[in-house]
Amino acid sequence: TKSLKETIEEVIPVKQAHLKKLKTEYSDVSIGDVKVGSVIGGMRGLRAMLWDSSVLDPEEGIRFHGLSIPDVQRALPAAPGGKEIIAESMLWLLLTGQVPSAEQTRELSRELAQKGNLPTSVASLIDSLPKTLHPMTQLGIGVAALNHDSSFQAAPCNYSKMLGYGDNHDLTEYLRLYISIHGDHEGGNASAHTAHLVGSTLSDPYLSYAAALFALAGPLHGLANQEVLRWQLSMLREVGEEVSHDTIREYLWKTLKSGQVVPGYGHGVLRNPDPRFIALQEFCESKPELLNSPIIQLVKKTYEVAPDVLKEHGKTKNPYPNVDAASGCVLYHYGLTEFKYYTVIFGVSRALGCVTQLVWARALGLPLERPKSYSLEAIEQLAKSG
Ligand code: FAM
Repeated sequence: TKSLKETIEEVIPVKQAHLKKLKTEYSDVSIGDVKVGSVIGGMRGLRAMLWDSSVLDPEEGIRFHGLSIPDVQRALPAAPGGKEIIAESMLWLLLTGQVPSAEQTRELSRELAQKGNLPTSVASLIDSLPKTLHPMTQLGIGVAALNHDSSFQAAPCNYSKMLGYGDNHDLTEYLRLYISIHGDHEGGNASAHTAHLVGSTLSDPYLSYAAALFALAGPLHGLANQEVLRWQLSMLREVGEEVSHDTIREYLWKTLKSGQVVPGYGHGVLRNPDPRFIALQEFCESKPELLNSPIIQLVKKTYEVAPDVLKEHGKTKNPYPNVDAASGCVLYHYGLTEFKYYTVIFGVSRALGCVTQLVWARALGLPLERPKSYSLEAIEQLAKSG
């Protein structure tokens, strides 16, 4: 069976030829205009990036090389004894556009596990950091320090053991699904875009991925999964265990009226419930123990009222949940209650998309990313001259 490396080596020339064709035949063709609103509004929806591994449709969510989340849940090999997709099979798909066989996936797991030794210098560096330093800052420092060595890839199946939950089959399966579906979400989200931009200077992959982690550490992006738990727990403290739709509705309005956003809802591109949220909800529905968990019921009940409240509030373009609305509650239920750690799991997963992007940017010889900036005055002049 072909290795991952051999499979990528076969795909690269095909993609290189496709890029060359685009370049020669269409370089001067416009595919959309740049409005002043895009320039000063965070480039929302600006058609300005190449990203081949996944495309995010506002209505139906993410597709990995054309495969939806239910598609990959059916097609990608699971771990021995498990049924959820695993990071290695998702990495194979992202990198090659092909579904690996079970044997190819096992071989990749073995290869990554062999390389999974963390240099002692990095372990002691992290141990020397203050315990109160946010886990995302610690993760970014640790990953950047790996720039010194080239052998670090903790295989996710060991990951649940490292977290102390290796004997919990359901949580291990949940982490497999969690890590697989958080890996890649198109090229324009802040962490993927950061990895691309930093990597485009030919900065070391560890440094590019560390930069992506620091983007992910923002509450509008990956840190939202921790903020969802903080928000839910403060609601439970305030309203007590007996939570009704009315008490949730009141708490949502209290949040909005205090000028805060409702964490886990809204999205820069999505205009429907996030299929990643749906997949995590379905995981909960498949386990009776999870269905009775108060924190998981709270996520479900919040989903039953929040969209209407956000529609009435009338600001967000997307009143529906994103992945963060559901991702933390199962971890909390199983006892991983340190929710400041949750974005680290998101960051471990996003390595799949960042690694894929860095490999393909080099394989396709993509140039340094350097958009042109203009002063307010110059933008106004451009707008007036039409
Ligand atoms: N609660 C309250 N207000 C919200 C909101 C929410 N969940 N989502 C958006 N809005 C507001 C937004 O703040 C903006 O208000 P201003 O005009 O006062 O700035 C207005 O609605 C229009 O925003 P938008 O165009 O609908 O969304 P953006 O593309 O500007 O922002 C998000 C997208 C994700 C940053 C925004 O929806 C948000 O802050 N959500 C809560 C935080 C969150 O869950 N982030 C995680 C996103 C997830 F996909 C991830 O990256 N892991």
